[in-house]
Amino acid sequence: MSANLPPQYYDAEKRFRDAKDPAEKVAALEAMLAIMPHHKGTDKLRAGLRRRLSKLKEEQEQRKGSGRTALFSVKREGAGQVALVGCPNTGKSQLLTCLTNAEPEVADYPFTTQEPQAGMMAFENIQIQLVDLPPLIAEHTEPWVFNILRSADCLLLVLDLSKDPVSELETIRELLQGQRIILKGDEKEDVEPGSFIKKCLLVGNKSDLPRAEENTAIFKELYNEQFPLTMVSAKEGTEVEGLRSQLFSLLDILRVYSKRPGHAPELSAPVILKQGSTILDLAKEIHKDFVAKLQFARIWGSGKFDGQRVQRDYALQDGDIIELHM
Ligand SMILES: Nc1nc2c(ncn2[C@@H]2O[C@H](COP(=O)(O)OP(=O)(O)O)[C@@H](O)[C@H]2O)c(=O)[nH]1
Ligand SMILES: [Mg+2]
Repeated sequence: MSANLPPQYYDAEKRFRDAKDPAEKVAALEAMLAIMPHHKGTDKLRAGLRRRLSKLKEEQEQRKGSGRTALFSVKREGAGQVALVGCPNTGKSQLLTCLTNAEPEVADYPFTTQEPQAGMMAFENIQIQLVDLPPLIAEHTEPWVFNILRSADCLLLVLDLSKDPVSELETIRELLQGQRIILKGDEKEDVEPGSFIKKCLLVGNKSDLPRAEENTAIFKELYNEQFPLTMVSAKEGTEVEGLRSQLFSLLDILRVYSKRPGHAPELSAPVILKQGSTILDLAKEIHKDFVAKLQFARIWGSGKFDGQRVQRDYALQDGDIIELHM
């Protein structure tokens, strides 16, 4: 498909080629992106330009010296890390307040959140880390935000049901794609090598506002299968509690409890493992020496007879209690 670019684009491109310093290059790239029409034929080009732009900006930031550069990262804690993402004012910070112990600033003007803020969300007997972030805005989002999105275990995309959730999703998708972050379920045939495919839970917030129902219906008509949407009101706390178990499922983890022969299991301290983990993975997780010494295990749960012997390659399920025998 042809890109069909207007002549002003080529002027900006020439400015880019002739630019003498990075600031000029950034300005020219921004102009090229602004001029470029939005259609399928320009998708690849746009993504390429975005990448060059963010690389240039990153280099500029680094040159400025560490004193002035904000390069935030968030130490991982708990059973998994979920990053909140969305356009300005969709209620990300409000949602963090509902689900965690954190107290971010919530306000009706955009850009209230400028630094990452982490909070721990309780789900049954475990804690999941949620990270609130500044909104994604075309060409104004700092690189560290994308770094956090890339390294998180999954994303929680918050859309504003009182506005235009369809175009919010499209905006976010495009901005993420420009940074090689692809929502799972959105992988096309030609995903760029090195892309980060991210599991994502879509939440439509502000269900208490008048246009929410109508906008949800429109959204569902377009995206029901590809991107199922959960409607909540963070302000009124409606349907928010259900997000805890949805996020737990999305993380694809399981909780197992180890016990010593003749002792009761520690039910308040599960070992967290990836779905599909085996008895051997559990042994590795508890102590590296256990792998060599492990002879067999006994299992409670999994629909097995209590105390049944299982082999090292036995696939664990959430809630299993395991006795390792050396
Ligand atoms: N009516 C309504 N307003 C909300 C809801 N959640 C957040 N808000 C309001 O939307 C504005 C932006 O919220 P905030 O959490 O700061 O958004 P953020 O920019 O995405 O972090 C604030 O004025 C909130 O009070 C909701 O569920 N219903
Ligand atoms: Mg915020």
